[in-house]
Amino acid sequence: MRNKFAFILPFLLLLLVTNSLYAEDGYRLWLRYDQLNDAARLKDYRKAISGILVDGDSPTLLAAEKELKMGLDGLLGKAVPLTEKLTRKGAIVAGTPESSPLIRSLNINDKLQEVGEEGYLILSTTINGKKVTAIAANTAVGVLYGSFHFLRLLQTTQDISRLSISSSPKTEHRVLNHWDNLDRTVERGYAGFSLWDWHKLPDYIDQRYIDYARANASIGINGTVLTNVNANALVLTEEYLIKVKALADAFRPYGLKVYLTARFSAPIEIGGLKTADPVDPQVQQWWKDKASEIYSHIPDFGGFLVKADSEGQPGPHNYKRTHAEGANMLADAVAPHKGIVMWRAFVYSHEAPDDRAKQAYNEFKPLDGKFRDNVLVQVKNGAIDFQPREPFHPLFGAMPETPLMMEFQITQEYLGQGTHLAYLAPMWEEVLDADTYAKGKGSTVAKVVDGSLDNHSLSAMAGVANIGTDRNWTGHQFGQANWYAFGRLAWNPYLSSEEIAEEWIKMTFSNKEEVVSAIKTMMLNSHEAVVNYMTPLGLHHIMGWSHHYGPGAWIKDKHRADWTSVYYHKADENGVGFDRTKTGSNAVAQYFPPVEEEFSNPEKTPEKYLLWFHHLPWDYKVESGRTLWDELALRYQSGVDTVRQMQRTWDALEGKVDPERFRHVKTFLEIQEKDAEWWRDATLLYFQTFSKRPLPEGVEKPTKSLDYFMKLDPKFVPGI
Ligand code: BDP
Repeated sequence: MRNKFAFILPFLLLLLVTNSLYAEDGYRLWLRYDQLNDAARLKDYRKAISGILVDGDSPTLLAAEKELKMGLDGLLGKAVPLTEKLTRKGAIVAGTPESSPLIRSLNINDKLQEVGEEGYLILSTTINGKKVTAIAANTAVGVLYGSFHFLRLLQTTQDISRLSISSSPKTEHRVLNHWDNLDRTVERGYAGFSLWDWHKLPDYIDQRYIDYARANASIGINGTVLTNVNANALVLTEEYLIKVKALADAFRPYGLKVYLTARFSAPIEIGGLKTADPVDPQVQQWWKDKASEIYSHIPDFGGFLVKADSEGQPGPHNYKRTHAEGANMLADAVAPHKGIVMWRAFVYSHEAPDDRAKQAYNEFKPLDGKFRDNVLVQVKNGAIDFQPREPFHPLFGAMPETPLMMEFQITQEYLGQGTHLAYLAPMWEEVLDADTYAKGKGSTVAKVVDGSLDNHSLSAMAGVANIGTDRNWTGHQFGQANWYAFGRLAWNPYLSSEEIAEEWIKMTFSNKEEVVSAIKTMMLNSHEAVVNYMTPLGLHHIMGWSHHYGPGAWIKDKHRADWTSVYYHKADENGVGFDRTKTGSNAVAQYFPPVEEEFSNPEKTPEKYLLWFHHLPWDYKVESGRTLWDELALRYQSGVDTVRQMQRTWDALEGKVDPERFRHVKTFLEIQEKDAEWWRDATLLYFQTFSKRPLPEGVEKPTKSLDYFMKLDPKFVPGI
């Protein structure tokens, strides 16, 4: 007997060790549900919650029940029973008026009407003389969203004794864009490979698909485009549609619809037609048939996302047709099935333009009012391309007859990719809060996007996903915060980046005040830090060629001028910056007054956009009273300094966050510091060849030569 035990013991120990080793790898995201360590709250919650009563048996209501059970059991550290009858006070009663007589008995139809299809109410109330918490909605998915909200209240240790919450999404379609290829590589993806295991689909449904859908539902994301905007028509063939259907079936209980990217030339590539001309009746019919085929597999298919006439993707211009003609053809094909088309405005033509920043506006503004009702034009937050910072895209506000949706990039293509801590919500908030003045003061980008400015009922927000097969989903632990923040902002673009950060930290790391405030400071300063060590004062697109990792201000002489850095910074002995005023490309004219005036005058332009709009002498005096050159150099230094500050803050958290994630983040911050120094040294040495001025005091001397940096050529950078 003793011998036998001695034999088993090492295995038991190993199991214990491996379990604890993998316990905190980040897989559980913000849905960790560990027992709360706030003793007072825990006591209150245990007293207040006696059971879970979800009336109804639709797959979505069952998902809500399962989540409540898992969440409450974990958070409360005890089994919370599922009940079918209201026998005791303290039940969590969830359902719709249709599914649940108890919810019906509350007589809350008026209130429910206000929250619409996907909204919900969470109410501390009384049913049959018993105190309960009701999670009520018009639809099952509303109940699911409400359940996640309720769990969030506990995860963030809120008072739940007098709840009267009413919440509904401000945008209708809240969609992730996966730039995933069918071979499972991910364009601009830094977290491993694509989640979609096409080879094993439709048979094998990975638990990851379910957990992915749960995570999205927890933040209100209700759509996912599975495939890259640089599209492959194959996904529209029967062979793949069956696989797409399997994913759609797995996601459906969580309210997550699937969409696909439509390659414009698909009728030729997989349909055997000679043309993809959108006015050709055969082409139109082909798309109609294709849509019917898709909907026969996936009755709630969301629709198409299209990148056309951009970066080599085919489009209506190949046939001398407009974007509207292209989009409308697809819109007509999906309209009978209630599908939508998200047509991207990220376009630029083959000829090198005088200013790429102007192209989308020039091409799309004249088409305002020419799109079908089920078309949204999807506009990136800025006019160039997901730079660390851009002024808002001038198309926002400029197309009142067309629903414009926002496209943010959650994946950090230009913001340190998989290794830098950059919390992006402050940047998104800056854009959403920006005032377009389209209809006078207060015409913010958020109001354009949620449809309220121009009374559009169709509204949407898209985020280019940062998710992959990495165990922690996003590569960097803090990348999860950007996925989370995107969902929360898509639900409500008026939330502050600070409150979102706070929620996420509490759910992901700890509820302890000292931990929350330390991590929050790191997060809220992180985006500005990245801007400072990469592209301060409005500089943009000066990163490494093609892979975009690391500095590359010297990039020139490529086959497209507007893919080079020198095109964007225009540094010479006289100064630096892109003149987009009347004396230059006059891109400022695309903005409404008074924004136009503000951006036209360097004295009035917010300093963060200075070199975006102006070419200024090296000794131009900036707000601090310093010369432009000195300010630039000090900004680069301050970016590095902030990273070091983040490292100190994080180091002080040792023992307060679990060792596994602590180590992960610590190591990544070391990479970030090294990269920030690389950016600072390489970029300043390069600009110094024009400015011919010394580095001001306070800026560390580079330890390598410009030549050294220019020869660096990292190979096999992920995500290309
Ligand atoms: C750029 C990316 C490129 C994408 C393109 C797009 O570098 O990989 O295909 O945007 O948005 O940022 O279409």
